[in-house]
This record gives sequence, C-alpha cells and structure tokens, in this order.
Amino acid sequence: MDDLTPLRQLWLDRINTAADPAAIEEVRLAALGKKGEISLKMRELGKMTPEERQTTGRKLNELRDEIDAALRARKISLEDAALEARLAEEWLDVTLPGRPRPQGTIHPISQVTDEITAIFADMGFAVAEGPQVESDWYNFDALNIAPEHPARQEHDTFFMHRAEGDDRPPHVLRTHTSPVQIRAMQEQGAPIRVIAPGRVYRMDMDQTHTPMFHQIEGLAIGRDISMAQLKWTLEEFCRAFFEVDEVELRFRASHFPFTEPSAEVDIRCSWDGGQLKVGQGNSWLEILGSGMVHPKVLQAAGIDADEWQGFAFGLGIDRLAMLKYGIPDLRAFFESDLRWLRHYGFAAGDVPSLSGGLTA
Ligand code: 2NM
Repeated sequence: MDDLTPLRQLWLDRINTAADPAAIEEVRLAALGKKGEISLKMRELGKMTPEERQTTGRKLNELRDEIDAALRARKISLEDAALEARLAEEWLDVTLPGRPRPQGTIHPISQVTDEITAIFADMGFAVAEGPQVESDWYNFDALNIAPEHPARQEHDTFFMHRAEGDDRPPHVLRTHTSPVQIRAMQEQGAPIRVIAPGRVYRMDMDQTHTPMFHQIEGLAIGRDISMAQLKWTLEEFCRAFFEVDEVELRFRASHFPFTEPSAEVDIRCSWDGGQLKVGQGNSWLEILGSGMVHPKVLQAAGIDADEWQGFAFGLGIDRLAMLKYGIPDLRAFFESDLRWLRHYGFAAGDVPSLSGGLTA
C-alpha cells in the first residue's frame, strides 16, 4: 500500500483550517464517517494479503486515531475561542450607576398625612385602616345617618352596582373614614384611641372639590372623656401642625348626625400679603368638624353608652396641605405633573418627627 503521508497532511490541513465547530463536523464526516475517505480505505483492507493487511492496517489505525485526536483538539479550541468572543462581546459592567429615571418626590398629601399621624401618635392614637368600598350600614346606618338624609342620595354618593334582581342595598365608596372607626370600636371595644387616615369619595367637582379626597378622623372613647379634652387635643394638634407656640381655637355649634353636641372648629389667623399666619390676626379659618360621639353610634358599634363616652373629629388633609404649604390649586394635586411635584413635593428623607420639629 502507498505512503499515507500526503493523505495525513491533507486531513490535518483541512482540520486546522476549519473555521468553526460546524466545519469541523463536516471534516469529521468526510474523513471518519461511514462513507468517509479513511473509513473506505479501511474497508479495502479485506482485499489485501495477510501481510499487507497487517502493516497497512496498523498504519491506517494510527492515521485514524491521529485524525480523530486532531479533530477533537481543534473542536475544543474553536469552542473556547467562540466562548472567549462571546464573553468579550456580552460584557456587563455591574458597577455602573443605574440609568437615570424621572425623579419623583413625596406628594404633599403623603407628607401631611405623615405629619398629622406623627402628632396624634405622640398623643397615644393608633392608626386604623379599613375598606374603601363599604356597606351602607357601616357608611350610614351605624353613624346615625337616616335613610332620607341628603348624603344618601344618588347625587352625593357613589353607589356600586348590584346584580339584576338583587334587592339588597348597594355598597358605596365610603364618603368619610368614620366606618373605619366603627370597625375599630367593634373589634377593640372601649377604651380606644384611634385615627383613621384615608381616601374618601363624594360626587363633587369644582374649584375647591375633587370626587376623591383625603380625610383623617380621630376617635377617643373613655369613661369620662369630655369636650374639654377634645379642645386640648385639637389645640395641641394645631400647635404642632402649624409649628407655632400659641394657637386660638373657636368652637361654633354645628350639627352632624354622628355627634351630639357637634362643633365646627376655627383657628385664629391672618392673611398678610396672601401668606397665612396662624395664631394671630383677625381672621378665622375653619379647619375641622368635631363633637361627642352620639350614643346611638356607640351602641351600633357595640359599646355601652351608659358606661362610655368620647369625642370624634374629622379634617380634610388636602385642604390642610394647601394651607400649610401655600399650594393654590387643589386639582393640580391629582394631575401627576412631575414639574408640580418637584416644586411642591418633599424629599424622601424629610420624615416628619416631633422631636426635630415636623419640617425641620
Ligand atoms: C367629623 C366630625 C365629627 C366622626 C365621628 C366618628 C365616629 F365614627 F366615631 F362616630 N368618626 N368621625 C366625626 C365627628 C367626623 O368630620 C367632620
């Protein structure tokens, strides 16, 4: 049999010039596959004399093994090179700073809610929360609001839909956070001291009203809690909230179904050059409603009205935020305008605390 050296050189050249793993596989099939050149040569061994077969067979075996080894080595080095290329291409610098995104701020409503919550927390009030979709019992009946009361009419309250033929009274979007206080009294009984901040809904939309707004209501029930403690609590709240040493409050007789007696509360103020100053001047600013919780309300919430009494109050967060921070337009509160937010919003680090002064 002829010299195998040229054949050997041919295949090693092909192997070493194969550009990628797919080309290597083609060369392998052409050399060592069933119909590959080396395989065909080995099949011819059968036609040889035993002597020829022995020497040529050994040489062919050696050549096959050498080609096979060269194929594997080339394949591995091509795969390594491909991996190196990918690693060089697909790098990611995990130390890069994050991409800048539109920078938001703490909304004035969130800030003022946190400020008010901090003040009442300091006076021993816990925060209570409840559903925004309420039964008419929690939103109206339990609060001594009669079926014919104007607040229950279609044009004031958002009613949820009932299925056709379901005659039960529909649920409502809560019109105040009082239902939260009813639930808190049912769950915890008396004595109790809670505030309920949250969203409330009324069908109203003009310069000074939005159909969704924010309220905080407070409730303190004990054996002998009176209007005197209500007045002190609200004065203390106003001193802390408006960050002034002295405030003067005026209680005006009013009427709410859920309190008796009821009072609207004004704070003495001045408007020098459009700038609100609290605690001085000759103007009065209405800031909240309040009263002694009606015995029927206590009873509806499962509290014995012969043994317990207490005060409640409610205030609008949105209006207080406008007053404290000089924000002129209520509707801008809910437009999610980033320029407005950057102007009126607060930094994430401005956490209200009483020890530091709320806005220190
Ligand atoms: C106000 C004014 C007066 C009030 C009453 C209650 C409850 F649930 F305890 F009866 N919560 N809030 C209340 C009382 C709310 O808002 C102007």
